[in-house]
Amino acid sequence: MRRIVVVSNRVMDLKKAAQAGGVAVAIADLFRVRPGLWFGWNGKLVDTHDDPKAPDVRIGKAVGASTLATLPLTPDEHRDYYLGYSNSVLWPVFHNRLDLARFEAGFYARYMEVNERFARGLAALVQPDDIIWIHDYHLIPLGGMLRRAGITNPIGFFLHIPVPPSQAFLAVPEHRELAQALTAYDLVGLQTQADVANLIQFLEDSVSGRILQDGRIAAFDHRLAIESFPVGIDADAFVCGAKAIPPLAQSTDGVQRIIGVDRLDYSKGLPEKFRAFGHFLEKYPAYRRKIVLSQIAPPTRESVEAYHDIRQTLEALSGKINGMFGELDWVPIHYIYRSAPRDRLRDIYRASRIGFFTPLRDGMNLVAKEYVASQNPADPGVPILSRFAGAAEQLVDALIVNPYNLEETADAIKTALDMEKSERIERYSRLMSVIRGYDSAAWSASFLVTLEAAAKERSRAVAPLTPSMRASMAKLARTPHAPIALKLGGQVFKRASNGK
Ligand code: ADQ
Repeated sequence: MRRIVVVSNRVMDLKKAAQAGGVAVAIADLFRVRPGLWFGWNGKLVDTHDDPKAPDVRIGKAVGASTLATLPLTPDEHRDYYLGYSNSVLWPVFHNRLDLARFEAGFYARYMEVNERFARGLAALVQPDDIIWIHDYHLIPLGGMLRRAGITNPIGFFLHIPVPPSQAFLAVPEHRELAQALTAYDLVGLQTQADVANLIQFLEDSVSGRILQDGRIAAFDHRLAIESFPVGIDADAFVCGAKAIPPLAQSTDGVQRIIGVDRLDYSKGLPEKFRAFGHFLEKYPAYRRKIVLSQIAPPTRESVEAYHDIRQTLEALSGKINGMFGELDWVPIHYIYRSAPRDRLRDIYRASRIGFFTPLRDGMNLVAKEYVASQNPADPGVPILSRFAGAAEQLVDALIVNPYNLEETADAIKTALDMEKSERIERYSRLMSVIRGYDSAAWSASFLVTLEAAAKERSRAVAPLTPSMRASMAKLARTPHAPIALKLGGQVFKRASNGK
């Protein structure tokens, strides 16, 4: 079996990754079934790189059959590449929050510099038979840079976050460069069909990409496959492990729990969630003292400006709702700013009658899948899920809500609480067949099979140059009045304006 080389912004010990959440969990799940090399930032900052041109890569000890290769960043790189371009430009724009984007001079140049450093470091480690899989928005240009370094291996890219509508993407000053970078891949994988449609539209608008008969997209003389591969979870780990937890510390009999688990991010719609819960308590007073909302929300990216106010907003909102509706022996919202161990989370999911997942925009939302998989099949809880989470495309048997619509979201809480056990069981079994049918192993296997097939197509379309083709190309470059383009072996070679 060919070795997989996975590249992501952040690399960590595989055991820690399984606990970390998000992209890291998906990658840790992949390495359990398919060992390989994991390449990326080790989370450390160093004052300077000894040699500014050298990649500064450290090869870690193999963990089982997998190896980690990591590099540190300087504080400037961390500020401009990670906090800057990645998380103050691409993250807000891709989550359709142009109002929060900070298009600052210098961010993009450093983003490219760090990607160049990754490319130099990785190119030296790639073996001829490797399959390269690059993850997420931090590393969009990396595939093209590897190609320019002479790497001909299959290279795929997976975007974990949503693709915005074309008009929002076009607002990024470097949208043409990003479009060109995306077209360097053999395969671009996205979370949903809606993302695929958005990306195709963007490539048409930005760089006149064309859809070919075989479904691929042609732009810049490249043919690119774009498909959706909704990230899955390791369902068995949740199904088998979950056990009932002791009753709520403050509970009296009959108090049910609504659980929310999200990073403290503006894309997760936490203020809207708290307001909808407050509205529910106001509209349906009979449920007061019978329900609590537990929200686990560890802070992230605290040095990015757009994240500064979220915590205060939530503290104020939960204080207001608790003050308005709470009693001496009943606090409606439990708000916890810490991360919880994953096995503990699993037990809390199982003990919660409602899973409340209402992001304003989310690539997938794995927590919703984890919640469902942790339920007791004989008495399952009900997920309430935002229509703007990628997971809503698959989990159609959740109660799907528009998180901007307070009324609808508050009513969904009532519907979930009143739902008959038979309906809960039916919905749960349909949801579980989707979650099990496309779990994390199926996700990575289907991406990798499609990537290999797409790369084969490329090598068929682009036959290696024969010596006589090379001679013709050299002649083209030397002849002042030669045609500006020449088609050789299915490839078009354009003469640059300087004659090269
Ligand atoms: P995230 O935005 O991090 O991931 P999500 O998909 O919900 O969002 O993944 C979160 C993961 O972290 C889950 O596995 C969850 O169990 C864990 N987690 C969340 N909060 C936690 C807490 N308080 N304590 C412990 N663990 C916690 C990004 C994209 C998503 C996409 C994933 C995977 O933003 O849209 O679904 O990548 O592709």
